[in-house]
Amino acid sequence: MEKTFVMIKPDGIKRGLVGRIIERYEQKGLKISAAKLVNATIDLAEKHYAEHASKPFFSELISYITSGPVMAMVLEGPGAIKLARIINGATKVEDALPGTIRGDFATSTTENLVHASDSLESAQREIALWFPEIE
Ligand code: FUP
Repeated sequence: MEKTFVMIKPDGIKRGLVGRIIERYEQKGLKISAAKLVNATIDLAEKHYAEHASKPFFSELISYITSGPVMAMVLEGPGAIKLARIINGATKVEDALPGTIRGDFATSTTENLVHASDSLESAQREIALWFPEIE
């Protein structure tokens, strides 16, 4: 079964949206195979977002993602990687359509509530990074 790494970012926890966000994945058939609340270290956050290290928004992104706990999850199901990204919606707040998590709840591109792996390679890398205890 395909697995993907999904994270509810600090604004999702602070705004009390965890239940409503997880419900969106569950109602489309994705199952939670692992979940934990994590206070990400700067090191973990920088490794997770390594591909953005040279971008102008990198330092803001790292401070934001380490500003409070995140809910790290492994979700599984048919087409889980693509499905989780469709449920999340577009990265840029102005492009995120109603009916998606970001479209319905996010008010900023930096604080955009959720993350989901963008490929099989990223999913494997991110699951290993956030859940080293999973074989
Ligand atoms: P996504 O895969 O949708 O999470 O988006 P990216 O990997 O492209 O970007 C990772 C995070 O960087 C986004 F969630 C928010 C942040 N970001 C910005 O703050 N500004 C940008 O212009 C692009 C991304």
